[in-house]
Amino acid sequence: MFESLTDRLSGTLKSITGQAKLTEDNIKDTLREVRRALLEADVALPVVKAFVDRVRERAVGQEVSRSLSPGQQFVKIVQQELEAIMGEANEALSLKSAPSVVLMAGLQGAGKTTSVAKLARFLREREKKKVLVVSADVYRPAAIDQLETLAKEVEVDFFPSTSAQQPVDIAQAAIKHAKIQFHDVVIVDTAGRLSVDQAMMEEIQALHGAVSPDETLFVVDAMTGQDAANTAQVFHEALPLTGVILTKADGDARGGAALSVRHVTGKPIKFMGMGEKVDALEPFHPDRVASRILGMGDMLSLIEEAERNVDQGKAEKLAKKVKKGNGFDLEDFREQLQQLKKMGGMGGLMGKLPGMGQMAEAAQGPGAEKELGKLESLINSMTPKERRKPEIISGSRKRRIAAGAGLQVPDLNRLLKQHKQMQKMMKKAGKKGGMQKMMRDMGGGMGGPGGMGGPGGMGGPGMGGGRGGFPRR
Ligand SMILES: Nc1nc2c(ncn2[C@@H]2O[C@H](COP(=O)(O)OP(=O)(O)O)[C@@H](O)[C@H]2O)c(=O)[nH]1
Ligand SMILES: [Mg+2]
Repeated sequence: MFESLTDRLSGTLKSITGQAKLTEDNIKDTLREVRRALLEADVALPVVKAFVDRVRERAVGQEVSRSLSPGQQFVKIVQQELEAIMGEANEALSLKSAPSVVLMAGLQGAGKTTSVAKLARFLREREKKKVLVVSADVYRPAAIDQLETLAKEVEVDFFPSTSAQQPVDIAQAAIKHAKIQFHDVVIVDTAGRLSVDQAMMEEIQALHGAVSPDETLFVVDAMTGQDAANTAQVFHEALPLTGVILTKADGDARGGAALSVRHVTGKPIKFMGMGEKVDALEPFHPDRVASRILGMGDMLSLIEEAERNVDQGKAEKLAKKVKKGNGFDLEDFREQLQQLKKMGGMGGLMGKLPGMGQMAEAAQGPGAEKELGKLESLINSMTPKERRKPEIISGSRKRRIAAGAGLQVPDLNRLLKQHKQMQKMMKKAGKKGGMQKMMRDMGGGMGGPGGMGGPGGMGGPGMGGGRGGFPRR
């Protein structure tokens, strides 16, 4: 998600980061870039305008803070405004009645039925609620069956309905049933059209009037970009929405909808759908998303995570070794792999690093964990001397080592190549300012799923000794 916006904005911000002072002029250029980046990310035009105006207003005439460079100051303003445009903090559902009613609204295919199941699961598991789901989508019998199947999967109660009934009757019967059965929450799924039409709007308005929901959630497909803003506008005018579920955020590389929808409706995005599975639902955190859009990564939680999981002593020892210019040998590499494993896979970690989105995705594939294990078993079947000086490994030793690990010689060759690349990066990282440069190199050159050398490097000096190398925060 948000890859191209991240790239565009980080390019833009880099150019201003080097400036000594923010002037009308260099702000103008940078703002034009920001504007273009947002438009390319498919953010709706009025939203782009409002955003750029806000940033300009705040940047020009800003008192120069002693602790920040003008570039940093600009970045901070952009980040704050990104957050503001998506809402300041995560807003939870407000479920106060007994039972609370949640009404889903949105176009057909937006992900309403899937989101009903995800939300039901979330409420049951995380908030220990007794949930009832019901479908008022009477136009497609298959839609009712779909919800029934999903309800079974997420282990919540399903209230049956048929396409011969009226949506209002269905919802009212479900709520009555929920009262008797002491359900905490009733989630009402509704029908949608492929595009907005009057009859559909009237139907959901009637439904809303009849059940007075605690939450009226607008479900919108992030991949529809500009259209998301238009649809949001129509639903916002027709219904008193209380929040938004942004679905298919996993497939949206631009991130435009996230910025537009909040601005258009004035209502918070409460959840984000991150996949087709019923567990792929995340509470939406504007600050985190803003950080990622900027490509700054979620530095704070990264550092916290590192401190929790990484053996500080070892990391610092390695950092020193690297600084002294002693090579980064395979023994060190193996240690890095083990640290990475401790951190619970690299996907979670890498997504938090600036400019690493793509790599994180590659490393998150089902093969990633296995790949780590392979590398480790190869190193394990070497002699200590070979680990320190891999260049002494001969052809026949290669075959022995590979066989010992239950692998092939090309696997070993790949390991050696990755190690060599990593060694090179480590050398750069040891020098002053090398960490930033290393990140850049890694972002560019090692996107493939085999690029395991990259993340291993992050577990080392970047975490323990070289924290000062991180660009911001
Ligand atoms: N990748 C992805 N697919 C989703 C997500 N939410 C829903 N879908 C898919 O979108 C399609 C339409 O979803 P559905 O819930 O039936 O939409 P509805 O017509 O609004 O009820 C289905 O194929 C879902 O699997 C999501 O967050 N990510
Ligand atoms: Mg549906």
